[in-house]
Amino acid sequence: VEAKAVFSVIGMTCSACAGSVEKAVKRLPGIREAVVDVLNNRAQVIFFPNYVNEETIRETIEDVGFQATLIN
Ligand code: 9UX
Repeated sequence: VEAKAVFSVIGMTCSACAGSVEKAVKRLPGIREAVVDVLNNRAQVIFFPNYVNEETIRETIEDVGFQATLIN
C-alpha cells in the first residue's frame, strides 16, 4: 500500500532547484513519484512505507540544501 506526503520546501528559487529535489528523492528506495512545485514551495511524494518514511524523505530534501517541513 502506498502513502502520500506533502512537504513545505523553503529556499527553492528556480526550476533547477526543484529538479534537484525530485532527483534526490527519487533515488531513495520505495519512492513511486515525486513532484516538486517551486512556485508554491511544495513537494508531493508517493511512497511505499515498507521501504521509506516521511522523515527520511524530509532529511533527503534538507541534504539537497532546502528547509523541509512535513505538512500532511
Ligand atoms: Mo540555480 Mo535554483 O543555481 O537555487 S538551482 S537558483
